[in-house]
Amino acid sequence: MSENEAEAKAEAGTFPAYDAEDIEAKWQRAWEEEGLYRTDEDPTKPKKYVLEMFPYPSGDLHMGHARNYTIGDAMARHARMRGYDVLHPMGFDAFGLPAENAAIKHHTQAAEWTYKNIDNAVRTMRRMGFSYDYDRMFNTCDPEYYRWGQWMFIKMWERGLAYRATSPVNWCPTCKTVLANEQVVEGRCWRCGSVPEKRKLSQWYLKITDYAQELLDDLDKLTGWPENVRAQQRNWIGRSEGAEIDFRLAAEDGVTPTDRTITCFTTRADTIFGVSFMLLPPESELAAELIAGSEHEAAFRSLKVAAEKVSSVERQGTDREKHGVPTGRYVINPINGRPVPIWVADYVLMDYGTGAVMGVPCGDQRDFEFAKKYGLEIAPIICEKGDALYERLKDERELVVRDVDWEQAMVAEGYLVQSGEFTGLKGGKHSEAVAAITSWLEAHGCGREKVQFRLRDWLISRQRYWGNPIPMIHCDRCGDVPVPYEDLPVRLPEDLDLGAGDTLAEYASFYETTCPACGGPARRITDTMDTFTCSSWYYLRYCDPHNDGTPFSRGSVDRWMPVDNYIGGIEHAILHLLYSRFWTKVLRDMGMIGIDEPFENLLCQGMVKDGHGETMSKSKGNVVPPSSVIEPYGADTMRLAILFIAPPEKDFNWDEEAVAGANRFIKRAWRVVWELSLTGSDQVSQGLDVSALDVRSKELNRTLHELGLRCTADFDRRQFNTAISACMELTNAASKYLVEVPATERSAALCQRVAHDLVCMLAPICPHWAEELFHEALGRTGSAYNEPWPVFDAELAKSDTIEIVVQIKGKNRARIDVPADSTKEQLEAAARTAVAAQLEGKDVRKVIVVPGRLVNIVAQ
Ligand code: ANZ
Ligand code: ZN
Repeated sequence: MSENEAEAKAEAGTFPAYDAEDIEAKWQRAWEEEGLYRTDEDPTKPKKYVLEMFPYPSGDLHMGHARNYTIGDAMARHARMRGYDVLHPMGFDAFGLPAENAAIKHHTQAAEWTYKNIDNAVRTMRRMGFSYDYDRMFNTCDPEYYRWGQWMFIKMWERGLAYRATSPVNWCPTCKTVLANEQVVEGRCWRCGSVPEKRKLSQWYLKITDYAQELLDDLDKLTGWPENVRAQQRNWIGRSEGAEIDFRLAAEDGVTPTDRTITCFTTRADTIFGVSFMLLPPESELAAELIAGSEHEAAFRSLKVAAEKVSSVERQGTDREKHGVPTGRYVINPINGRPVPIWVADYVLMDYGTGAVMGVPCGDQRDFEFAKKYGLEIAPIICEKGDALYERLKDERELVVRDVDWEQAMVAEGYLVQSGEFTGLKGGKHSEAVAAITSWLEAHGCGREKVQFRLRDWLISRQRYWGNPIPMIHCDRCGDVPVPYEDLPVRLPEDLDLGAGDTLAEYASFYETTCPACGGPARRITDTMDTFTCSSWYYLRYCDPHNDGTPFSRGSVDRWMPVDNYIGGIEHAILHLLYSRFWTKVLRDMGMIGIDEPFENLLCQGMVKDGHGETMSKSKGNVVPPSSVIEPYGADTMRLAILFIAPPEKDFNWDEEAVAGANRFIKRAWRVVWELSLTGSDQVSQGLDVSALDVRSKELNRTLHELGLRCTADFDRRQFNTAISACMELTNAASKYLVEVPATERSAALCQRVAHDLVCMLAPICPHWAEELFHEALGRTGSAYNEPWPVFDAELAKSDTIEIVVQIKGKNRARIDVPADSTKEQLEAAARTAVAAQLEGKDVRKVIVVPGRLVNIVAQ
């Protein structure tokens, strides 16, 4: 039967035409009424926790969300059909600035705006047919949820993991709040792109640095994560092995040692004989003290002002011009007693290492440039073997050459010269010279090995209203006192008339309170927590979302955690994923969970770009909203197109034609399934007896098993695009069978089986389409969602014919199909027949048969 005939049949009413709108509405209603996607909690089955990163509810969902959730939904549905007990929840990361800004602009409530957007997004999720357990849905701005975030904060405070400190922080002038280090991306606010200012404020921190080593080590366990994400985290944690070295501060005469020391951190203790200056950052209080009253004071002040305007990343950049001011004071190099001038330099950071650097122009490019600019000594204490200077200085222990005319610092591997008893040792990071000099310093009480991390404590206080209030009270007599557990949650007032820039600090009704310790008047902390605190443990709450006695029960997290498949954007490579890993470890140490890592496998989906490869954005006006596809074609077409255009990790350009193509395929597969189902549906369908099939049926059966195995393996590898290709090939093969084999000669049982398997294999991708066919065409009850994944047989997938080459005197002359079990004699006979014409009148001298591959006929 031709396609047109099938179309005609559909129109004639033999079977219905594909009507996405109708089918999708019907099944969405039915699924919802039935609660089909409610988690089973069946402990006899293995579990699978599939989770997509929950969205921030600003406006409606976009294509990136649609892609993220379609991937997760296909995985969850497939796992379910493969016999797993599946947890597949969804919720909203609902605190944050946009809600607050909208509230200010429209004189409404942030909560109202947020819940309205959530309603919209949920409608779209249902419209896409996502199999979430909607009963477990929650929003981080629900008091029932954020209560437990406050509870955990207090637990951390009790363990010394939450603390308050005054230090210079990044203040975003646009968002009017401070930012965590992780939120300053390439020197700019991660949210709005403004350049943050440095301000000295009293802020709340979580002690993530206590976990730095473990966060680093456990990355090795995360073999189910993309390597680039692990590498980014490794870099961010930034472990350095080096030494701390104490330099005595000299009295004003520049030579007499005092009792005070300046300690620096270095990874290159081997270069200590080449220290030309000691550097302090512009923020250094010690520097301010040393310079006070000196001729350099004014220059120091302007350096400090200028440095505040530049981000730390920029300050450290190698291509940036360095600025410095001398303090006029000296320290004494502990290894040789030489006085070393103290300078202030803008490329030194206050919050790395000890905030002081021993400047070695010969070994460090930045120090080299600084020395050049200010005419400071560049003493060669490490040289490359064979170099002229090396030859001259290789046995020199004293400092005889104090300056070189180099163009840049020595970066190649080298050997120490002019370095006292250490002369001749091999230098460099982790070198023998580093070890020897560090031991010397240790023995003389002026240095020690030190492991340094780049990771800083997580600054979590935000001067914004729409967030989880920090559950602390400040009392002038008792200090900072936590809100008693029984008073949680500290409710965020939802009826404020917010003015631009208003924070909870403007609302006495919020902050006026009494001290839980002494009963005296006290003031609530009016900062709220970084919203990343809310997303650091939401995946645990899904295990037990309605618990109102604890954040979650131990049993529920033991059952479901870790998340088996976590799916989300690469933009969270550091922020959210690092914070969640930290939070998990803290809760583990509190005995609340038994795992070290929250996410076993991580899939970072690629971006959806516009047709020209540009990122979709409102300002560019190139956004394709999901509704523009769902309305004309339906959710199943949309889901199919998203998964078919590219493998999940790859970026793709949105392609109208691919959507239309996906829709054509869905319709075609619809007709083929119907035709197959109608074949012999009047006969009682018996079991499929493969041995009784004729050649054509046998071939279709073989194709079914071959493609079924391929499709299954592709699903397991998350390569949905090739899984779909396998379904397309199967559809083609079935269609060809229907065209070529008259209805009376078809195997009804085979037709039923192919129809059933095709429906099952596409069910995770096109669930409405599959459900309708499952019921109407296959005549089944229940749901395709609960149907076990079909079993395919590698034996049956084997072809019983193979192709061999026929050669005459070694030259290829023909390719023929022969039964796979042919004997040598049969092969020779088949080959002779195939090239009979070319053998006419020739004398066959010899025939070489290589079974399974070729027959070579030597003829003259
Ligand atoms: C002397 C030296 C000689 C250095 C040399 C390097 C090469 P990593 O590997 O990233 O940990 N440093 C230390 N504290 C600093 C701060 N607060 N601001 C700016 N720079 C600082 O880098 C360690 C190196 O960075 C340290 O080793 C120090 O310079 C510098 F041939 O000390 B080094
Ligand atoms: Zn008090």
